[in-house]
Amino acid sequence: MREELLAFVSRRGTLLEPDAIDFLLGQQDPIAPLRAFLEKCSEMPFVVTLHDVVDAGTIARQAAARARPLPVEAVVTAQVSVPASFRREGEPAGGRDADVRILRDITGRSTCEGTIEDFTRYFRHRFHVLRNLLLARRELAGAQDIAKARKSTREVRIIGMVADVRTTKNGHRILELEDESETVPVLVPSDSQLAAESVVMDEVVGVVGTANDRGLVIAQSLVRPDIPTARPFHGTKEHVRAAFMSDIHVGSRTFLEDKWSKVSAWLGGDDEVARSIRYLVVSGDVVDGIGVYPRQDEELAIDDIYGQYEALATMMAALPDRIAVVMSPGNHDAVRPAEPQPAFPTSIQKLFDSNITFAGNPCLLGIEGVRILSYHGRSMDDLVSAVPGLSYHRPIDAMKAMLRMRHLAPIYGGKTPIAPEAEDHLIVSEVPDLFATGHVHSVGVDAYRGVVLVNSSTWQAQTPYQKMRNIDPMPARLPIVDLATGQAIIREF
Ligand code: D5M
Ligand code: FE
Ligand code: ZN
Repeated sequence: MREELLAFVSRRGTLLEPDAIDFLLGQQDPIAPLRAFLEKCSEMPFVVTLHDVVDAGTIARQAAARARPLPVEAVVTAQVSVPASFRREGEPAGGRDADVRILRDITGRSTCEGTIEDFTRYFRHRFHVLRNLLLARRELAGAQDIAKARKSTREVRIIGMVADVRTTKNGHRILELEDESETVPVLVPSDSQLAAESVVMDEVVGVVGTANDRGLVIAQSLVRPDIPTARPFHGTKEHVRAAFMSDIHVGSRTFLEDKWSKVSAWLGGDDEVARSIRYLVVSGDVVDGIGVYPRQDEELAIDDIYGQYEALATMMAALPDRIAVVMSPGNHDAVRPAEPQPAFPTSIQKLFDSNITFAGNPCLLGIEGVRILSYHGRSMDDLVSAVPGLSYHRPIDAMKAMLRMRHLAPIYGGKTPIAPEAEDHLIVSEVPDLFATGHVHSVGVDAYRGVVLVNSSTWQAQTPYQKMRNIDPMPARLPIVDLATGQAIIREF
């Protein structure tokens, strides 16, 4: 977290007094008081003092107490008609200036060449950041290095990256936990409450347990970094609405042109809810791409990559001018496949109108001050195969698992290619107000500990490949979120 904190201040062109650093690192969210302080400065101070952040912490807590709790019960699905309050509270979005900021993504900051050193550095960074998040958990206070803990005969608290998970012939599970000092086998007894808890490769977890004389740690509890409980939703003052899309797959024969015409006409029409939509976040797979899977050419209606983006640009240009669009790539798009993915190159961006902001995947956005983490969601392929109970039909569960692990793509070496950047951009380092994904061509809205979760459907019908793999999409659904309250609805087209 120290690195994160220092990176945060250096990005803003200021410095932190050493006492202020120590104070902030002791907070549950070290960045929040600092951000609160900087937001009320008319000019960037040369150095931020302990006094500044202590005061700001008090102000931030008071503001949080005033913020409205998220009305989880108000989250409705497509089967329910739009609640009257959602319709009534909407304000026409025209005439407002768009406020979209890209707070964090890899665009222009990639340094890795894929050497062994890059990988070592990448995993070390992942471990350090997640370990620091775990150290802030009360259950893990005073956690020891694994090398030291192994020699202990009392209760041990350790933090490590999962280097292996296996099941013994008696049904117990053994995790190999690794830190910079050593690796230790951790036994999760089959008759304990923990037995049902799944653990995936390469995630960073804490374990409280006892070490036995054979160097085995018997786990009593497993601790995840997770996000703080009961955060209030920090919304906008006015009822600004954002809609969410992904997986448009323009260029595919199965792109749903008629459904697109419907949503486009609705957005441009005079429905009150439509008119209240000011932002559109598009989380990847915006076109079908070329050569993404074997014999894809047989399924393409547009077989030129620029042709696909040109067609999309025309569709986007036909949306009403009041809608500011943020677009990021997915695994079908024309950027490198390894995550984190940068924004589209200029050759593609220039095909579009100027009301589109291009961001990387993942990206942390600030939309009118609401923090939106947008991630295409490729890692759900790996999570669904690794975690019993997760499925392509329930992407929200996979999203909650990501937040608990504080990582968007914990499993390395599966279907999700990961570039070993100097910093792990796939860590959920700041808790967002809203988390949006796509990829699985399903749809869902929910909330987890005050974070609004959105999985944003698709505008492509089932492909022959998906039919073969039993993937049954839920296309043409548009999640819409009120950025004042976090209330979410899904409209079906
Ligand atoms: O992914 C569309 C859907 O197909 C999504 O549910 C994931 C699934 N999919 C895609 N590729 C694979 C592979 N290789 N194995 C298993 N499932 C997969 P899209 O990214 O639009 O192709
Ligand atoms: Fe897709
Ligand atoms: Zn995808």
